[in-house]
Amino acid sequence: MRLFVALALPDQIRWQLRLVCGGLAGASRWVPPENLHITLRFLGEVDGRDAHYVDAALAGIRAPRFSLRLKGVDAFTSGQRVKAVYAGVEKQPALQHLHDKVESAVVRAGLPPDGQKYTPHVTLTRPKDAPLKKLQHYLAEHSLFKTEPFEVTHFTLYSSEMGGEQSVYTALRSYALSVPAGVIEAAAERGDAL
Ligand code: 2AM
Repeated sequence: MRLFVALALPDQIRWQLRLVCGGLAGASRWVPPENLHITLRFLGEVDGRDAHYVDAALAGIRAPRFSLRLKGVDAFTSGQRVKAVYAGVEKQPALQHLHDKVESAVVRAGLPPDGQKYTPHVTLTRPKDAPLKKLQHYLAEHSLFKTEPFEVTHFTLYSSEMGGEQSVYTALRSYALSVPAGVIEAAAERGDAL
């Protein structure tokens, strides 16, 4: 099965992303709201035994919850070709920290290391044929795009299957991030439930 590890996005963030999903010549297919996510690690084709090891390693990760905000739009290009247009993620050291823990867990489970610099993003479209000029116009138009901050409380192992027009992602298991001790104490003092 084809697997990846990702952060799901809250409904209101996916709705906000819809505002920037459109208006680029050469990009007719945009990622549907239910598929929008932040990839932490693409695993590719993995057999059942390795998937079991990966799951066990991911379940052993201890990392704190954190807050995240999407900001700006940009694109991965190769020469004149636009490979993907994405919403950016505001710098958050806790996200890099979680990514590094996921990477170590995956390697501990026996998969080869990724070795690429991690650029967190939400892919919006992979255009078939978008001219760079049109891309520049689109990016300028949405340069002020920003969501409100949202809480990341877990990360998820997904399987990916080819659907008709779009891939079908299935959440196989989610792994909780911990509530920092200071937050628990403050909530207890206020009598809040977490
Ligand atoms: P991206 O869209 O965040 O860039 C599920 O297919 C996710 O895995 C995709 O959202 C994509 O990440 C990532 N992915 C798919 N194929 C990949 C590949 N060959 N290399 C790296 N990441 C890949």
